[in-house]
Amino acid sequence: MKDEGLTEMAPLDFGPGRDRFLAEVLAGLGKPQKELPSKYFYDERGADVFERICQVEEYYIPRVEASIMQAHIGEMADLIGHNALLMEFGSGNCEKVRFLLDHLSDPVAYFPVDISREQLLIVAEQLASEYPELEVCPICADYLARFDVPEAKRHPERRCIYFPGSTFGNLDPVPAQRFLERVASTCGQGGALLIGVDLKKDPVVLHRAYNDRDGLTAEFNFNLLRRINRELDCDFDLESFRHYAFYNPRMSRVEMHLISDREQAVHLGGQTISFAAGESIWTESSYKYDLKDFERMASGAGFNVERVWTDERQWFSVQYLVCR
Ligand code: AVJ
Repeated sequence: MKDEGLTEMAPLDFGPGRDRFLAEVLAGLGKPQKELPSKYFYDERGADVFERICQVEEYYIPRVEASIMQAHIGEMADLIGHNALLMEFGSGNCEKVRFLLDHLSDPVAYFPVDISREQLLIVAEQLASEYPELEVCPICADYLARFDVPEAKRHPERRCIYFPGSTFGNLDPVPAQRFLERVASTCGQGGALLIGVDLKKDPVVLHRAYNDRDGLTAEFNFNLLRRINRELDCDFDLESFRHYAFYNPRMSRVEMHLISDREQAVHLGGQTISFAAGESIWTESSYKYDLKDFERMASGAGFNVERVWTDERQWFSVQYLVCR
């Protein structure tokens, strides 16, 4: 019997299917420096491990960002204004947006965009039942690719895109620039981007954040191979890879790799992929910014950086950008 208390929500689905996943994995493993797209970390289990990473002591990002949000939420809500349409990229468990929603003045709609289909559905239904006045429309998509944005039922004063957590840091400089340009065209003139940008800091702090003692970051990294094994019928031997993460100061990024312990081969989509002993698969980059560098990039994409909030150590920033 249908539970009348729940809205039956069908997400708009532009998410990559199995064919796309296989093609991207094969393309990445075919390069001289093998690589895998970090967006595929977030299957059900990966999303879960990431949530646990967010609780470890060394991974400072969630705590510092939350403290900045708490200190300045009033000002943020004023800038976003009445009747805004709020769209979030990489909404995950939708935990952060609740705090923002609770302070906004009569937002017309909330569109969470995430690649993790399972989590998106569960969380969006839950949110819709908690905020009955709010139009909640989940969109399953890779927000780096093009996807259609539906119209809200009520006319919004402004479109505001929320992109917290420094997820932006996963993008290499050229895609990052292109991404900001596309966000500018999505939110339109006068539209806004509220974005979390992680800042350059002591490399030792960064190193610890991606090499936590409990090994959760390593588990997160390995989960990508586990997912490829399960969803693409591959045969990675997880035991023979090592988690390796370090800060690359010349490129201002933390790099995560998986290093093959020995010479070996895996089989995927009818192909054999070989690894030399010590060869790496590059699984993620997390770029760390200077305020100046980020501003230059944002400005080149058509945004004015209206406000920048940071913590006292300047470890992290939340920035409010308005589209010219
Ligand atoms: C969710 C992309 C912001 O890069 O810091 C955490 C993911 N990787 N630990 C980051 C991640 C390793 C995280 N982001």
